[in-house]
Amino acid sequence: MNKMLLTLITVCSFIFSTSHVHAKEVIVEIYKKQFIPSEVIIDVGDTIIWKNLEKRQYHNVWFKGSGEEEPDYFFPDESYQRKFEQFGSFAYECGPHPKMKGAVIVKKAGQ
Ligand SMILES: [Cu+2]
Repeated sequence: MNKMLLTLITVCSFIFSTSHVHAKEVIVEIYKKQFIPSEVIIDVGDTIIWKNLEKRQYHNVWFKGSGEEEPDYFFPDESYQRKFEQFGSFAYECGPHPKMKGAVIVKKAGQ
C-alpha cells in the first residue's frame, strides 16, 4: 500500500479513536422524585440525558454548588441534557425538591 495513504489512515484513526468514538450518552431516569442512578461515573466528553418519567411532576437539574443559575423545569416525557467537558465531581439537586440529589463524576479518559 502507498506509504502516504497508510500514514493518513493511521493519523485519522488515531484522531477518531481519541475523540469521537468514546463519547457516549448516559441516561438518568427521574421517577418518584428520585434520580436513578443518583450517581454516575462518566468520561470527559460524555453527555448525560435526564429523562422525566413521572406522571405529572416537573423537575430540574441544578448544579447549585457550582454557582449556576437554576435552570428551567422539565415535564413528564421531556428530558434535559448536558455534556461534560471537564473532569471533577459535580453534585446537583432538583430546585423544587432539594431532597432530590445526584452527582456526576467525570474522569479523565482512560482512567
Ligand atoms: Cu424535582
